Amino acid sequence: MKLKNYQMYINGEWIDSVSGKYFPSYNPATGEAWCYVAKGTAEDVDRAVKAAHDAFLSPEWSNMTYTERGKLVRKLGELISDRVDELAKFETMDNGKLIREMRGQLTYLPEFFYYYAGLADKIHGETLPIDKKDMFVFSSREPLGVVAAITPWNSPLYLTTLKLAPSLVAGNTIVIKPSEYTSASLLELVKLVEEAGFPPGVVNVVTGFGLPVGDTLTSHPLVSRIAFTGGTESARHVVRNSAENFAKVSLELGGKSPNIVFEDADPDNAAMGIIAGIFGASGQSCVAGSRAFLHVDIYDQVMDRLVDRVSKIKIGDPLLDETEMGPVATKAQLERVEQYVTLGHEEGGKLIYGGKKPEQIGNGWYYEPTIFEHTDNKARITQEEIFGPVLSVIPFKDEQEVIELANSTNYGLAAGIWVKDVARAHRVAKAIRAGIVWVNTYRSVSPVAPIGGSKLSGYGRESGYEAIYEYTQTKTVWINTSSEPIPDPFIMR
Ligand code: TXE
Repeated sequence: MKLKNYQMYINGEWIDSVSGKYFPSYNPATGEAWCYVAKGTAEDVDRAVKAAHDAFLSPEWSNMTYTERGKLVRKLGELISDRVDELAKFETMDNGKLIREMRGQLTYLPEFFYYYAGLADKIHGETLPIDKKDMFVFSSREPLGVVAAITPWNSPLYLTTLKLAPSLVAGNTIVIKPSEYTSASLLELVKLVEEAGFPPGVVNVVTGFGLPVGDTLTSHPLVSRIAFTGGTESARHVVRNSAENFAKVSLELGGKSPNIVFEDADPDNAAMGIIAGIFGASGQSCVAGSRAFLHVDIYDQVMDRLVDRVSKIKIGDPLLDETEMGPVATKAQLERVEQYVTLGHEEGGKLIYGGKKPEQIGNGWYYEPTIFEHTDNKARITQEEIFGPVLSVIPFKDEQEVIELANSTNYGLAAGIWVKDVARAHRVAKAIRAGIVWVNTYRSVSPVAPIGGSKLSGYGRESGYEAIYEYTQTKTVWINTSSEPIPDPFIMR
């Protein structure tokens, strides 16, 4: 059977790359190619950025009222809500994540479009009570220009939406480079951008690899804003590239997030939360709760529940509704997981569960849910992001100790706290150095709530009203209302 070729989308047209080449996209559940994607070049990027820049300046887009832009963004959300099942299937085919997880994400995705559509006519400045006579001063929030969005493979459309929806309502135009592993769902979604009625050039997609596509895009002189989600190494390149043009950057990178269980927590809920944090999505989530800190007084209760439920996880075809854990997304990720498990043994971790590929699941890139027990937080597998289904469990005795342990990584993205004592919940939430803290829940998201981290987890915030600030800049307008002559021109007024 001939596999489908996906073209790129530039300036409202579906086109081949100037290279004329395509590359395969693999299904992680079979290890086989299921479609081909246009292999973008530096020249394609240049074309797309110029198209986005022209669209940004075009009266059709720049003079469109905020209300009209909001309506377009809302329409896009509505079109997505009609195509949830189909789009979810494309995501699962590409990244191997559970169909029910992707369907769940996509069912909720329109809410992000509706939220930002609702904010479109609330992007306003202020009249400033200026401390000078005869001056009227106001500020407005202006779009930045061309946004370069670079996205990873783990939740392709969700992570794209966090960039796309606020960019558009704020009046920017955008060039998106999806992960080379997961381009199909975005190319399908872009058909809906067309259907919603966005002018050509407002949304563009260049497919291909970090080099040259991501690299050329993030160093392009016409790009004013870079929104990057991915790994720390690529992020370093992106930040250096941004210096070409001083493009404003946001980075949403990985983490080594702690899930802390205090002695008064509900052990059943805590065990479920830990599983959701690390084995949901096979651990391939930026907020994966890859370190569980269990208070010694509740250690055995939680561990027993954890192992019992983990031993019942149904691993298999991610397209089946009953499956609970699918494969990891790429062969490279599988190898990375295997290397970290070997390291876990070498560094003295005690393997409690898993630690190998499951038997009899064909050629897919599957790995068992894996639990290591450690005496401290110093081993590399307790410090470095694995991005796979590997949990490190560490005991603790008191609050101050666990705060220090939780904070002692180079990351600062998310944390979970399982506790009944409300005062302690507040104290610990405050002390944890992370951009998101969940108390008695994990992996909850909403368009209303900002996401982002610090340290090696990156900077800037996505989602929530804060994204509007991230995609706009302030303009201050001074109007002299006096008819008096201008006095001494050599001093600041
Ligand atoms: O990410 P990459 P990879 C973490 C996770 C994972 C590791 C590596 O630990 O194991 O990163 O994953 C594009 N200039 N996360 O290798 O390469 C690339 O083409 C510009 C956490 O898949 O960073 C893709 O579109 N762009 C994370 C995007 O960057 C470049 C999600 C991300 O891929 C580039 C994914 C360059 N020089 C991985 N090089 C999260 N925050 O959820 C690559 N890219």
